[in-house]
Amino acid sequence: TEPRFLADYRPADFTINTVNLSIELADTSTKVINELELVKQGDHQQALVLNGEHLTLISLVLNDQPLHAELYQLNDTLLTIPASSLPEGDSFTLIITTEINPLENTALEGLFKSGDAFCTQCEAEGFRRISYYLDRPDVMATFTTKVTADKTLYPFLLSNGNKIDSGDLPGNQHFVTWYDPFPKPCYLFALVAGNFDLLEDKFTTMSGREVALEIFVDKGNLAKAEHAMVSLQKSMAWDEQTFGLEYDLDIYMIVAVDFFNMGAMENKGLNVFNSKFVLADSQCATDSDYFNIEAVIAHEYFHNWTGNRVTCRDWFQLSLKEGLTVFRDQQFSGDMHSSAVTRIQNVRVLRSLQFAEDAGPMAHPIRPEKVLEMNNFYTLTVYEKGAEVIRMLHTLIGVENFRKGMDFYFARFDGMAVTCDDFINAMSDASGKDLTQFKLWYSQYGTPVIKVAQAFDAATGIYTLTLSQQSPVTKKQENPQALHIPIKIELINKDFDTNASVNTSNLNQTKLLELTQDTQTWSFSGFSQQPTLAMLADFSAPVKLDFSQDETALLTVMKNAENSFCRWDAGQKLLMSYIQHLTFDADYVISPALIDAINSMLMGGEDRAFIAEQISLPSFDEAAGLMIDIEPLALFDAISTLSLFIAQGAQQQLLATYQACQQVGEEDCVANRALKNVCLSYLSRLPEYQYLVAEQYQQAANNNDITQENMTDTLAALTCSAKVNLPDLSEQLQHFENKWHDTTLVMDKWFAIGASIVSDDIFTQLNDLLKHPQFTLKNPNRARSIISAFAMNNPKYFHCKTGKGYQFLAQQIAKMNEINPQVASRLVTPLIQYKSFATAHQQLMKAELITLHALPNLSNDLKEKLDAALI
Ligand code: DPP
Ligand code: ZN
Repeated sequence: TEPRFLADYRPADFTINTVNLSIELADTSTKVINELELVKQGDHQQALVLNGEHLTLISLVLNDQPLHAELYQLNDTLLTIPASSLPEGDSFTLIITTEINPLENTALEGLFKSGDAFCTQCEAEGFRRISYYLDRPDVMATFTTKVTADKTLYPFLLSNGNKIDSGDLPGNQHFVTWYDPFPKPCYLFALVAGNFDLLEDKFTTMSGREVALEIFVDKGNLAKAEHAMVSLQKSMAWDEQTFGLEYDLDIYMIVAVDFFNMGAMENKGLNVFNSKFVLADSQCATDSDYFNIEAVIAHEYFHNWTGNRVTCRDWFQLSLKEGLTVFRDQQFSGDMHSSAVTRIQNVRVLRSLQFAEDAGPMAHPIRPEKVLEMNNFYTLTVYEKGAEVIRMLHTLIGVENFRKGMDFYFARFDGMAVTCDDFINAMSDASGKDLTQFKLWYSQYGTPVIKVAQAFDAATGIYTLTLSQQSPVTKKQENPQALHIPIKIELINKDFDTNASVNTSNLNQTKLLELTQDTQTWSFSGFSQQPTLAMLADFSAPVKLDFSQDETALLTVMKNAENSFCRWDAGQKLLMSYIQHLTFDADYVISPALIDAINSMLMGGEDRAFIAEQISLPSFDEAAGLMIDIEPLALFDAISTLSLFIAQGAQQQLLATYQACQQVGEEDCVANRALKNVCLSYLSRLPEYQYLVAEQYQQAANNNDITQENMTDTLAALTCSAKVNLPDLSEQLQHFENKWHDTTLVMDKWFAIGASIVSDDIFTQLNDLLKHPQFTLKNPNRARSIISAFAMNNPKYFHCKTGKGYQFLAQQIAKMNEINPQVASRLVTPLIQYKSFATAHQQLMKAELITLHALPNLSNDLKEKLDAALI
């Protein structure tokens, strides 16, 4: 297979107006009859070239005449009907009959079995595994889908749109026919068949239409769908209030399945979800599960407009729908909860994972230009950095112009497949702002570094700020241009008296600077002393800073910045500076001022969820993202040392806070648990407080009063036990397993804890986990629960000197390559980023990559990444 290039885009030679599908489901031999109405575009003599993979072609009928084998060509990926075999006129019908084998489809693309149910995943290019088709998003057709299956095994037969017919057939079969009036690309096609419990509700739209809401879950899970239903209703209301966007069909269905590569899929009218983003109750789901379910339900719902009604012209434009929809779901989450804490959590993901991707061998602009396997581009860059780019636009033009731009966008492009440029142009026209330079964010990759220099003239009271920007210069990007970067700053007046009860807003100046040159200078007057600079309020741009602020300045920002993000970030910088020192010098003496700072955060007036973020150390990945030639074990030890130092120094206040957070009732219980559990993770490092972990486990997981049980607290206790490898751990894990062995999603958590135990015995334990009767590589969640949990959450052993950690990962990837290439390819991420590590580690990681590269049957997915990594 050859790579494809954005620059090679050409409109399709043929379009499809209508699709009439009839799918007769059977485990190993599903029959698909696909009747297409095709229209030739313009005057040409091009062949009709349809995509198709893993299909058995039974017959072709062209304008009611059978098309014989000598009149077309077939290979593993394409069905080509030359112009000479096509009829005279511009439009014609083609009936394609194929057979497929869903049972053996372990790649989980196209039609596959998830447990006892049939389901589909077509984005990006899975429809070609169901039938021959023009599998590209700019070919949009209306679909009618008739699904036939055994009535007892598959009482529910679902597809996109509205149900228009149903009935019984001989041999205990039945059928349902669906019609979706909205033209769509085939990546939004979906089919589900199974025996489910159904949660029903409704939503009345702003124009008064009643929409039926249906959530399908495995039998016995009905109560666990309530939170998803409420989340859906909130999302529908929010999109009406915020963007005036109303739902358009009479029914909205969500199906939860256990076997799924991604989080969820926004198929028109029929979302298919990984069950981990649907099912929850307080006994078995954590607070972050609840949060994520709400966010993913919202994300997929928001796609109905940003993705479905207006879709992508080609897959290079993926961020058109994903960056925008992530931005929308982030705004929604911020409105539903604390916008400050939501923003902090989003930034943590960006800095720990996206920055690394943007500095690694698979780095690409949010609109990639070259793709071998599209599944490799559902990335943090396209999604999370894409959302940051939309957020910058929102910051630059303001909330009202942004809304106006969205209105323009839908007015112009509803029902069409468009580009990122089309979106930016709509925003530019709505706001009157020239966004030509801003568009460079779509074509340049890498995290820009902003260098900060300041000066103060005491005589004139003028403060001067000079900012320079630099994007990475590499062979792929020899001459990066200056980007248009919104930089929000706050200047904190040093005269400010912390004890005075005045409003800080009178004293701090907040500015939005637009950095458009390589270097730019701004002056601000009216200061009697040099103000303290708080950079990047709200994290206004996805950049790194080259700016060293001393402890005093950071403490001033922590105390006195109005912007909550800046207050948090200053604290993180302070913590990060200790981590950096300790990494290079294990004996570095940490200033006792840190303990005062931690104590004052704990006693400060901030919301408890915010304090939890303030006192949480930068993660291994966040810290690694700011370093070069990383010595992973030294970094791991540095974080542990700092953590122990804080535990020892602040133990009284940590204990007091832990206890105070336990005293509260239902109100703010999520924030209380968050803070309590950060305190517990510090205290668990000190032997005299380790009894708290055991106590919390008992309370939360083994309580006589079942309503007191709580998965957030259970998992927090287990995590402490695993990180410190406490003696109670094995008993707790045994109890947990006995209790939850029948609950798949909870067992995923159990496997993940098992893989993150910080113990010299970990490789034996990992092998035991792999042999566990409930372990299978065929279920992506389960596979990730051991493999990713180990690689991401157990840095001490993943990076161990022997190379065993890297070897473990590579061996699992090799197995997964045969089963599910998409999942295998995601697992390789920590290895391909080897160049950021110190030489000895680089060599060990690279050796594993070379072994993988030599695999027989190497999938395109892995090949693309390994080729990039091994250049
Ligand atoms: N389009 C899906 C999502 O991001 C992923 N395939 O929601
Ligand atoms: Zn999405």
